Amino acid sequence: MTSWEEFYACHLPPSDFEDNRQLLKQFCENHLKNKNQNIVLITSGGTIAPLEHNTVRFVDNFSAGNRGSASAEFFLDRGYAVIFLFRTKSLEPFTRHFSGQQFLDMLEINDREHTENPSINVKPDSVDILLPILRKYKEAQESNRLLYINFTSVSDYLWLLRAACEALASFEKRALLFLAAAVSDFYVPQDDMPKHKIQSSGAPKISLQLVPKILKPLVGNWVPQAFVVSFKLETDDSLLIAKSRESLMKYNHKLVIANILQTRRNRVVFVTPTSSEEIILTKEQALSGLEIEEPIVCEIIKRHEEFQATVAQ
Ligand code: 9Z3
Repeated sequence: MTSWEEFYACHLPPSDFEDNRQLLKQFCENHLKNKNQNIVLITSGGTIAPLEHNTVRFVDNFSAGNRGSASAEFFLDRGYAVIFLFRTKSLEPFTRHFSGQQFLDMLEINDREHTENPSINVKPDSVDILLPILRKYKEAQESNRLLYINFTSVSDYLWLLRAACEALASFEKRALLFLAAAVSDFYVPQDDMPKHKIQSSGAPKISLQLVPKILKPLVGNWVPQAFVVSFKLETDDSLLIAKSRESLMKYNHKLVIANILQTRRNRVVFVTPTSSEEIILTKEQALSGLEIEEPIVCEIIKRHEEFQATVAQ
């Protein structure tokens, strides 16, 4: 058995796995009928590696979910069907524009006469902000082009990722994978994990193992015809391009988008085996409200289209 096969053999699927597998299957079957429909799987947010079965403590991976949720909106704008595989409570498309309090501040209660039927209105000066987002959200819902599936642990994520790939495989080159989730590299295997909360009577010895590299079977076996884009996160700029190339060599996918933690909102590098191209957001662009995900998605779609055209020959 390979290390990834062993991982699935030793880790049970999440309790709602079968329901999610059916949702993925249904969603893909619906869109597969339309021969011109492109589809993207976006992974977003960080996975956790629990330290206890009844989890009180866990090791988390950094990601707010901004990259994935903003990109989902831009892919929807461009006509893609979107599977949004995200960490529970991380940012989601559309609602990401309003943190809870901001949203409530856009509303007012209409009970001037203290009637029995008070209503709620959107404040007139908030309509311009809310309306375009609400329109796009409704459009995505009505056209059934957005499916939300959520995970918390790295094991849940790996089960759902494989199920999503199985559902997507028939799209062949029409499928795009946008793997922006920050996935744990280390974890405590289920068999080595204590059942209950680790007691603080002495310093615990925690031994982490390597999570199997899932890009290998994903690119090689699960969706061999799809256009796979992974993200590489580093904190040391001198490693960024070399690490991205190493990943391309190992897994043989199409593109790595490299970014540094501190500058991820205004600089990314598109790395292929033979090229590296930067996308940079200027201060002025950022101030005008442009998000870097818009040019990122635009460039990926261009490359996806080129890829579809070449393999079709
Ligand atoms: C990324 O590099 C994403 O761009 C960010 C986005 C997580 C930085 P936010 O969600 O941040 O907008 O706050 N994702 C990939 C991270 C990762 O763990 N990649 C693995 C690696 O670098 C390869 S799959 O080794």
